[in-house]
Amino acid sequence: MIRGIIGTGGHVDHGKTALVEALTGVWTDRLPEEQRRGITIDLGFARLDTDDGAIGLVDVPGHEDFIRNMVAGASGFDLLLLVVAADEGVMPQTREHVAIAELLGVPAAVVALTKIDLVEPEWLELAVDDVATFLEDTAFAGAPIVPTSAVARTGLDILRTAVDLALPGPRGHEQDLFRLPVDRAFSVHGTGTVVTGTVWSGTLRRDDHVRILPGDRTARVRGLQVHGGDVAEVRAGQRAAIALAGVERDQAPRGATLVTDATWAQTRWLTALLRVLPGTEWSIDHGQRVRVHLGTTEVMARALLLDARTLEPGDEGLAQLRLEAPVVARAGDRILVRSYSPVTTIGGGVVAEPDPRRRRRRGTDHEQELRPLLDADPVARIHALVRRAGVAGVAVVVLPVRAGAAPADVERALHDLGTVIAGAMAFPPDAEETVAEALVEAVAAYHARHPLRPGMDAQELRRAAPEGTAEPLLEHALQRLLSDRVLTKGDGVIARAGFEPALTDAQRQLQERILQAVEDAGYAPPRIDDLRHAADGHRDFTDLLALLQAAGRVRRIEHELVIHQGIVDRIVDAVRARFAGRTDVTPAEFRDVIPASRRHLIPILEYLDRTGVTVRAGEGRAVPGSD
Ligand SMILES: Nc1nc2c(ncn2[C@@H]2O[C@H](COP(=O)(O)OP(=O)(O)OP(=O)(O)O)[C@@H](O)[C@H]2O)c(=O)[nH]1
Ligand SMILES: [Mg+2]
Repeated sequence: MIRGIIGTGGHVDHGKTALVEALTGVWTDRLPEEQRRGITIDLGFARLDTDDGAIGLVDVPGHEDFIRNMVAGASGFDLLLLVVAADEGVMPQTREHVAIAELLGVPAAVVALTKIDLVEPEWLELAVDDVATFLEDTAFAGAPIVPTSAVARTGLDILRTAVDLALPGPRGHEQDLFRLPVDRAFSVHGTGTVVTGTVWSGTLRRDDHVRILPGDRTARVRGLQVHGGDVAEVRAGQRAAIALAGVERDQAPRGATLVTDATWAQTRWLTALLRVLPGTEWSIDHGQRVRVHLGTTEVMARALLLDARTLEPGDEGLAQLRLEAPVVARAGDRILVRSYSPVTTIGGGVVAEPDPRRRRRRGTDHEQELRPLLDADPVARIHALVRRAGVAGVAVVVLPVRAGAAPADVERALHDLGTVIAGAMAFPPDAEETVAEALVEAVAAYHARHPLRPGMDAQELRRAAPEGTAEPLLEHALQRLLSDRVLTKGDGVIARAGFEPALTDAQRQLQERILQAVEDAGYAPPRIDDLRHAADGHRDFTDLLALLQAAGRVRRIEHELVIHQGIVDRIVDAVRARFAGRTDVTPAEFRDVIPASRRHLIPILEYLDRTGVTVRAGEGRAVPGSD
C-alpha cells in the first residue's frame, strides 16, 4: 500500500526531530556535528506505521543555514507536518518553511503544536490562535492544529489520526515515466553504491536499467528497498533505496535524477511562471541571478523576464531561466527561487516548457502561448502543444515530458482531440486539411499553367506543401487525396482526378503531324530534335509529344529516339513468333525479323531487354514465351 511521504517543517529547535522520535522511535539526527550542536543539519528518515500501511517520514533541519537541505526533501512531500513550539509560536523559519511548501505545491498540512508541557493552558489557547491566524493567508488555511508534547508523550495518537485523515491519496499514475531525484548517495560494504529518494512518478523494478542525469550514465538496479525491506519494485510516492551496479557514489549524488525512458533530457533552459512571495522584501529583476531549486537540485540561474522588467512582491510573470548547470525537468514541475546573497526564499514557480527554445522578450504573445501549458487539465496542455506544433507536428514520445502527463493520458487526449497521428507524430485535426488544400491548389495551378501536360511532377508537388510540413503528414495527406480520388497518380506525375489535357484544333493537328512523322519513320525511329524541327520548333511540341507518350501512342526507346507504338507491337509479335523459347538468339538473327538498320537495331533490342520481351544471355538473348 502506497501511503506517501510526510515531511516535517518549522523553526529551529521547535521539536521536529523529537516529535519524529516520539512517533516512530527513531532519532534521525546521526551526523556527529548534529549530535554535537544539538540541531538537525541534513534530512533524516523514519517510518511511521499506520493501520493502512507504512508512511515515509522525512525530518528536515529548521536552521536557516540548512534550508537547501530542507528544500531537497520538501519537493517530495505529500503532507507537511508543521511543528510549532507552543512556547515560541510562529517564527521566521516557520513562515519560510510554509512558504516553501506552498511554492512547491505540497498538497496538505497538519500542525503539531509541541512542547505544550512548557506552557499554561491559557497560553496554549493563544498559541493555537496565533498559528491558525498565520495559516489563514496560506494554502494551508484550516489545517488541523494538534497540541502535543514529545516529552510528556501527549497528543501523539490524535496527531497520527489527523495525519491519516489529511494525507492525500496516491499521487499520479503508476504507469507514468519513472523519475526519482536523488537525495542521498552512499557506499554500502558488499553492496556498492546506494542512492535514496522519493519516487516522483512511475515504477522501477530490480534489474531495470536507469539513466543518471545529468551526464547520462547508465546503471543496473541490483536491489531495491522500501523502509528497510527488500522489494521487487518501487512506485510513485514511495521512498526508495536503490542499489546501483556500475556507478560510483559520486556519480549519482544528491541533485542527480534517475530516469528510465529515453525521452528525458537534461536542459540548461526552463520556461516558467514565476511568483514572488507577497511578504518578501525582494523582487526579481530582468536578468537577476538567482538560486533555483528543482527536485533535489540547486543551480544558479539568470531570470530573463518575458513580459516585465521587475516582478515585485506578490507579482507573477513568465520568465526563462538560463541555468548554470543542467537539470532534468518536466512541465508542471514546481521550482523554488532563492536569492543569491544573502540567501532567502523569494518565490517559486511552475515549469511551462522543460526544454524550450530561447524566447525573445518582444514580438511574441508569451502569455497566449504559454498559459495553456500551465492549465491544470492535461488534455488542455496536450492540445496546446499539438496546436502549436501545427503542420510541423510533435513527436508523440516527447509529449509525456513536455505536457507533464502520463503516456496513457497523452494517448487518450490525442484520441479525444481528433489529432492526426502519422509517422509517430501528432498534428492538429485540421493540419491534414491544410496540407491537402495546398496540394490540391498547387495541382490546379499547375494544370492552369500547363494545360497540355498530364500532371505535376510528384517531387515538385511536395514542395508546394505549407512551409515546415512534416514528411509523414505530407505523405498522409497525399495518400488520402489519392485514395479519395481527388488526385490521381500516373507515370511519376500527379493530376487532378478526371483531368484531360484540352487541345485546341491547331494543337490537335500539330500532334497528328508529329504522330504521323513517327509512324512514317517506321523502323528508323527519329530523334526528338528532328521531330521538333519537323514541327517547326513549335512551343507546344514537348508537351504534345509527352501527351502522345502518356497515351501510349509512341515510346521512347532511348533518351533521344521515339518509335511508334504500332511498330513496337509488330516487332514484339514478330520476335515472339519466331524465337519464343530460344535462349541464344543473336543480333544477326533478330535482323531477319526487325527490318531496322544496324544503328537502330541496338537501341530497339535494348528496349526489348528493358521491357522483358528479351533477356540477355551471354552473347545472345533468350526470348521467353508471352506467358
Ligand atoms: N519540554 C519539551 N521539550 C522538547 C519537546 N520537544 C522537543 N523538545 C526539546 O527541544 C529541543 C529541540 O528539539 P529538536 O527535536 O532537536 O528540535 P528540531 O526542531 O528538530 O530542531 P532542528 O532540527 O535543529 O531545527 C531539544 O532539547 C528537545 O529535547 C517537548 O515536547 N517538550
Ligand atoms: Mg531536528
